[in-house]
Amino acid sequence: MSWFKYNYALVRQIPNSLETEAVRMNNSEAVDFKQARQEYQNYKTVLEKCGVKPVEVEKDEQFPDCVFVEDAAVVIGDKAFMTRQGHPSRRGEVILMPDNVLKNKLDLNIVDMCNDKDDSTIDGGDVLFTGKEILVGLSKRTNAGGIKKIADTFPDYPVTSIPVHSSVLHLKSIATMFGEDIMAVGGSLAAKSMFQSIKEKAKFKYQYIELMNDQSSNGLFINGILVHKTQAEIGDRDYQTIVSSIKGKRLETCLKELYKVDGCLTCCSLLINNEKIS
Ligand code: CIR
Repeated sequence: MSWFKYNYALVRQIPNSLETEAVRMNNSEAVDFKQARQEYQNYKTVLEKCGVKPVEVEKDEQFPDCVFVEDAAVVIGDKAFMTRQGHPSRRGEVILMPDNVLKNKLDLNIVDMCNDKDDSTIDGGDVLFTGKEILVGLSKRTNAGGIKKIADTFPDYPVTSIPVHSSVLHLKSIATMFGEDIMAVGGSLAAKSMFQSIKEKAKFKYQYIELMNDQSSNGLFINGILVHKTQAEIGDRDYQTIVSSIKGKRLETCLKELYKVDGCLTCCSLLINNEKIS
């Protein structure tokens, strides 16, 4: 059975506060807000073309990064693990989701670490589910306690920690699944050292697509279709590598404005497969 079948995607509107208050690593370029909203609209259209229905939650101006829903929960099968995020400004994004949408609308079983009285943290961007195992980035945002909670919540899968280089935000900033057993990885020095750990520590073998730019390695594999970034964003060489490596259907979309605040393709949706509500 394929683990990359989905029928819904939870997405969240972009708040105005993102423009000036979103957490950033290095990039200080201004976000063109109109363009960001247009790109985001196109992103949702691409999800629909993949056979996924976006369920949109209202923005919350208190949480400038709330559009990046991937960090707020980890969904595998019918279980949704609500994270306590690594960055304090982002905690509470899920709790304040109107209607408790994951439980009430999307009918998922909720496991919630948000109110745990310890210092465990995890961002969904560090959780790479390969279909066979879960690789979790040990990063500035995700600690060993958080990784243990992922292992406790999803006991059917091996869980392995991968150290995330300090210049990289999340594990999925440099590695995501581009197909069944196909993993794309970035080419920076930091990404290469993380890739080495993946090869050494993962319990299963994958076909690896090695790309030059880290941002080229972030894509979504949905219902047999790869969604990846555009040629203009990732450059000719990585674009050609993707085109020649992927035999199945591909769709392209651009989120370059959200990339300025460290957003990517995976982080703007939570993909869900729940046949009970199809
Ligand atoms: C943050 O620093 O938390 C946001 N500005 C970007 C989060 C991106 N999340 C992701 O890639 N999973």
